[in-house]
Amino acid sequence: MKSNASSHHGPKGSSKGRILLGQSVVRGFEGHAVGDRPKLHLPAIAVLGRSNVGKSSLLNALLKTQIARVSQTPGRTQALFWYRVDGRFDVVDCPGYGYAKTAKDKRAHFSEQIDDVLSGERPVNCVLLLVDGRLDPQESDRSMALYLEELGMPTIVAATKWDGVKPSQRVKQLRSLTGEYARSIRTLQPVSSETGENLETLGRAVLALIKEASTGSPAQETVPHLDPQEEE
Ligand SMILES: Nc1nc2c(ncn2[C@@H]2O[C@H](COP(=O)(O)OP(=O)(O)OP(=O)(O)O)[C@@H](O)[C@H]2O)c(=O)[nH]1
Ligand SMILES: [Mg+2]
Repeated sequence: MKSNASSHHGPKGSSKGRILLGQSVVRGFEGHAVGDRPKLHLPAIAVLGRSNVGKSSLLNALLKTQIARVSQTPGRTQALFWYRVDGRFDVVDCPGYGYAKTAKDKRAHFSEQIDDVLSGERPVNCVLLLVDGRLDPQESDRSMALYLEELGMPTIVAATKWDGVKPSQRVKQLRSLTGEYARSIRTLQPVSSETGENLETLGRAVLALIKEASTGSPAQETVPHLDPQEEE
């Protein structure tokens, strides 16, 4: 495990430059072994999805930095990367699942790590599950959604790479994805990290989810100022 406290701020002065989840983000912690956690335990959301679905890209887009490593080759993220936003909550970029070329023992290790972060000691409070918006629902995504539902894990879904879906196909595709995941999730948001489409809406949904999942009630305010709109 490693600690690397580089801090990233969105450019000041314009709401456009502001990160969508708060004011600033710090790459705090890399979890390589099962059970690794940051020393200071804060509310946390895990970002999950198949390899190459765009988890790290979406995190960078929401945090308006290049903090998370992105690659055209699937299997890029090889540890649990904990990003701390405003010292108030953690966003965890996880290795992707479902990439056949990742060595078997590595896949098993990643899956153990993900399992632990969802259901081990000190699990995350909620999940942002990413599915590829251009594709029909995939078997591995269905299994993950089902597993999250069984755990009772508060989850929202983002359908990624929405820039790659033709306008004429969007309504149909959205209906198909929403229908597939509606049972186990609260909301499904189509997004594009390339064009920025719907990222602000997703950012707000993520903040609301963290607040609700960490206080047990949307009305309570024990995690203060999670809405960046409230701050300047
Ligand atoms: N067209 C398009 N491509 C995207 C978008 N988001 C990510 N990509 C591309 O998808 C590829 C994978 O992106 P990553 O963010 O590394 O995906 P990941 O889910 O973190 O992958 P692993 O860490 O390997 O699990 C890269 O080539 C990105 O440029 C998007 O919104 N639109
Ligand atoms: Mg990644």
